Amino acid sequence: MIERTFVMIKPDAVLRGLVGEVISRLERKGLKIVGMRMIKMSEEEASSLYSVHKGKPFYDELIRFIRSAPVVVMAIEGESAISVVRRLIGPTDSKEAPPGTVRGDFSCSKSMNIIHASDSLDNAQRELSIFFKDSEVLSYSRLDESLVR
Ligand code: FUP
Repeated sequence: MIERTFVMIKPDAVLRGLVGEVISRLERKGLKIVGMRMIKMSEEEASSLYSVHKGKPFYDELIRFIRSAPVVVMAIEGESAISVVRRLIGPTDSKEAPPGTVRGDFSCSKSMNIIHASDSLDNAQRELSIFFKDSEVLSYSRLDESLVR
């Protein structure tokens, strides 16, 4: 099934010049970027994105970090995009992320872990709605779409 998911390139990746590298991995996998913006996240956006973590020991630091520099927010579409992107980025703790995944290749940290991606359909819809109006998500076909089964 074609799914739409929310992906964010985090401040550590932006500050390390890894934006192109990360986007390139998504594109080469065959995933389609249907929305994209660089923003400095507001307090409201950050607390909404991470509402499930409110009250946890790492919450304040997480909010501080995510607002410390620009992030790139993206709407990504593709076949089983939610699980495909999660596998592509690797587990939360980059120390444990296998080589070949974004986190495995570029980070050794659990908090500064390069990228975020939604982990379920419900979260994808909720997270996308924080950062994108319907009119900001675009519809087009990639030239290679017809080749994929
Ligand atoms: P993920 O879905 O892989 O991004 O991970 P979570 O939703 O569990 O966590 C969101 C973010 O909180 C992580 F990307 C980093 C931060 N975090 C910590 O800093 N310490 C923790 O123990 C767990 C998460």
